[in-house]
Amino acid sequence: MKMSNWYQYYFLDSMSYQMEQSVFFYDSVMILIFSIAGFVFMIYFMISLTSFSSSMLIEDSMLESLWTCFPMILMVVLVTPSLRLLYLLEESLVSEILFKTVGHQWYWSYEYPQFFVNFDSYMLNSLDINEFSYRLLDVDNRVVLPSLTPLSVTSTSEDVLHCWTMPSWALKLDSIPGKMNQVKLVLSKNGISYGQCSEICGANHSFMPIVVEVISFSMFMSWVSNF
Ligand SMILES: [Cu+2]
Repeated sequence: MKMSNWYQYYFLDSMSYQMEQSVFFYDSVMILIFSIAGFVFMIYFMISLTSFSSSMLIEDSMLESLWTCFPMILMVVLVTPSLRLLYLLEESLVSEILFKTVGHQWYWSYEYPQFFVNFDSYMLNSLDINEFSYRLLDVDNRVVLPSLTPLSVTSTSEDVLHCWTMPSWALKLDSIPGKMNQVKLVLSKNGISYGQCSEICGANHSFMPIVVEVISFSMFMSWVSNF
């Protein structure tokens, strides 16, 4: 089950390959940033101990070449995995399951156009929740999606701006009236993901949560054919 908990200071466990790659990129960038920061603080420390023997130095072409080229190399080291990730996030895949989310004030409706399935999804009233559901986070009709299958998720809105957000997939898809936003992704694990609307959309913005059950492709096909 993928949702945020108290005292959690790192990302959620990833449920999509895109998020796995994003977290990996974040980790490698942080290693680089902390190394640079460590180096800079080491120089500060060394300056505080120096006897200022080279305070009359006004020119050193070797040093200048070094401090020009070294950051350039670092930028290339940063930009290569960054561009790779950018293209990976936009990767177009064949044989996709199409899935459409539509934001309303204040609920979501979902469509599977290939299977002619569509339904609305409202937050559960606090009188309807049981000991297995989360207050203000569970819905009456959960989304069901297959894992290890290329998905094409589109989002739009019927009224105002909304945002279909799933933190464990590293996905924020803006729902804009009159416009379709699309993202391609592959979910890597089975489980339940919780998300919320992330674009302030009116009085009940906090009360239109998203719950997705990710199951195997064969289970998904039997669910969708028996809907
Ligand atoms: Cu909202």
